[in-house]
Amino acid sequence: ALLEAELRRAVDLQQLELHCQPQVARDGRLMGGELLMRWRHAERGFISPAQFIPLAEQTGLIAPLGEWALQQCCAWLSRWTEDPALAPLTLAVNLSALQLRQKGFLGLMQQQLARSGVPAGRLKIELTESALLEDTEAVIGLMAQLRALGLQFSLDDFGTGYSSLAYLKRLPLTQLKIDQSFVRDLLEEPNARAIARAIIQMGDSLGLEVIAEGVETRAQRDLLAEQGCHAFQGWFYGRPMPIADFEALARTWS
Ligand code: G
Ligand code: G
Ligand code: NA
Ligand code: MN
Repeated sequence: ALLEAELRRAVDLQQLELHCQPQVARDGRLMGGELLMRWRHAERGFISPAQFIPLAEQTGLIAPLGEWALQQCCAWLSRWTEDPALAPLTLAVNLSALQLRQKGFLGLMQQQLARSGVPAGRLKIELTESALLEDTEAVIGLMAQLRALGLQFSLDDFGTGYSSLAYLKRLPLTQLKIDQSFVRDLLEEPNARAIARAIIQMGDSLGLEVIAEGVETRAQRDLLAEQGCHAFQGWFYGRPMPIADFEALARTWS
């Protein structure tokens, strides 16, 4: 209850920040980044989204919080359209199931895009499989409408959920994200390697871009690249960082 009150205040006082982690194509090009939320708490220091996102969902705070994240994302993308080094980059935001199913989400998205003048294709929404378990039909319908606007969708943590391959083919996705657990064990475990390879092949066959997360070493990156993986994200290329640092990195990339 204490934490809830503090989270409420944090939203008001803007103690939440979005950090950005680079996403890199196989040819070494910087494609963009994933926005990851951070709460800098005055006494407790940094609190992970793994702790406060569930709380935000239980208390309904996820709505203003998610709206704020989307608005920040669009504001940055809008500013980037003026800069040749930044204009081609995409930004991915994580959305929870509750945010997506929130009444009026499509309208909110349209409004944010119109207001910021950002091309919708620059914006990517990351969903986890659990986000798609409830109201699957309604969520697929909404995703299709958002895709029609030009937005991209990535399925996060792929391989860890209860993913039904039957509806994977029905989801209007543009990207699959290999969960970092498979990447971590890639070099030591033949099974993890086999799973990564299978995900890459399946994604490729479905016409999806496949990105691996949690890439920490060159050896992991090279093995994934050899298996046909299209893109990479992880400490090997950069940790989640404040947006100003990400912009500086992008300007000096290559
Ligand atoms: O960055 P990392 O520990 O710090 O993220 C932990 C988890 O929190 C990840 O599963 C990530 O997808 C989720 N997460 C990070 N930022 C956001 C956000 O802005 N919204 C939602 N819904 N989840 C987020
Ligand atoms: O659930 P989601 O996949 O969005 O969360 C990604 C999480 O992984 C974040 O907590 C992020 O900080 C973390 N992360 C990003 N890159 C790496 C990495 O290379 N290694 C490890 N161990 N964690 C990472
Ligand atoms: Na994510
Ligand atoms: Mn993930």
